[in-house]
Amino acid sequence: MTARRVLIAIVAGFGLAAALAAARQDSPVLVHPGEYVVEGRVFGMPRAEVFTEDYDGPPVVGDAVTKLPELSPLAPGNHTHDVRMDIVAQRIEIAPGVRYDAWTFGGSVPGPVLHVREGDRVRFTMKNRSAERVAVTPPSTGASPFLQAFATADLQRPEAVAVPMHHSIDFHAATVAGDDKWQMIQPGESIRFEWVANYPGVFIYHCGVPPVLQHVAMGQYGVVVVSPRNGYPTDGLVDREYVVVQSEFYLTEGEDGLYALDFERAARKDPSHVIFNGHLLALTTHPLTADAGERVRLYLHNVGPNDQASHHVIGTVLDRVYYEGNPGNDWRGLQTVVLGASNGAVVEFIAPEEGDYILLDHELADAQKGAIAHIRVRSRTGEDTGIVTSMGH
Ligand SMILES: [Cu+2]
Repeated sequence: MTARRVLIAIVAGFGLAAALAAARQDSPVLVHPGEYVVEGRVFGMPRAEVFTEDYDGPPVVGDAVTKLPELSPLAPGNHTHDVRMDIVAQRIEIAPGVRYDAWTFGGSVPGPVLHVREGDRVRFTMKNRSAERVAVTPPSTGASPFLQAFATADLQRPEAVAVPMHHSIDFHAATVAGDDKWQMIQPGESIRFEWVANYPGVFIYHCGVPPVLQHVAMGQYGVVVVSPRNGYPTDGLVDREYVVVQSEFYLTEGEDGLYALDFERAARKDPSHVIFNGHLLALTTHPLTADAGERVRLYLHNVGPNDQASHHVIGTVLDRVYYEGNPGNDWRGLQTVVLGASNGAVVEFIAPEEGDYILLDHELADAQKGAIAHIRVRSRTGEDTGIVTSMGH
């Protein structure tokens, strides 16, 4: 073979390899005219539709929406998810004796956890029902795993209230024009739009109506977990997974015993409570669980709205950290992962031995205000011999 022929053969070989590699990638499905693909990602969603509808059904609908700390299972391949998360006001408890009238997505703070795969499409509908009293407890439990979880146990014990207010939603996981999809809707109005999860990660969604600090501090946020198309390198090793969201509250007690947002306090970044999963007791009296030797994965997010978090698990090392939940940001052996307001991470550790492990914000003033979670690790036989002592919490 001449040198030229060898060169042609090599070039042809590369071409074939590239074509095979491309064929192995799932090719994105374009649904609407005007959509287009750049580097495997789908852009050019149709305009959002703002409308009125005669809807008084369940406020949260869809198989992919769960209640913290649970994550819905994913079917193989890419899918389109129909999701509804209505805006409702609820009087909720975030610590024993601390109740306030929250502005929520779906009825809890944080709102539902949405789980999709990179490349999935979300057909999203949201009605602003802030002027109605909408019960988030039965009989609407069949509409979503989220509402089902509400029916069994809920620390926030929501009571429907009416607080008419304009709102919006901004999904950090989406790549769309904010002035269109994140537009504000009035009480009684609905909005519908689509987005494709182009990037994997642990993302916040929140209301974006100014002053955004007020709307987020009132409770309008939640998380979307977008699992990578090809997974994380450690997927096959993980035994347990939980979603843990930290957020700040800025509340002061009124004369009637009900609490209310103290906006001045929020503007000064002086939280009254810094807590996981929406209640001081969410992950203390109800610890996460694992068996010794298991690999535990946490989908962590720090909502803020103002301050960073420095998450550490006492008695272990964060074996793997995928910063922001992207498998390309693959860190090893962190003692603490720092998350700014609206940063997320997928963190994993090996549960070392039987005992009580504490996840905390190592900015200790925040731990003092509630940012503590317990992970109860049983012996390797799955038994709990009860030898664990309190660490003062
Ligand atoms: Cu709002």
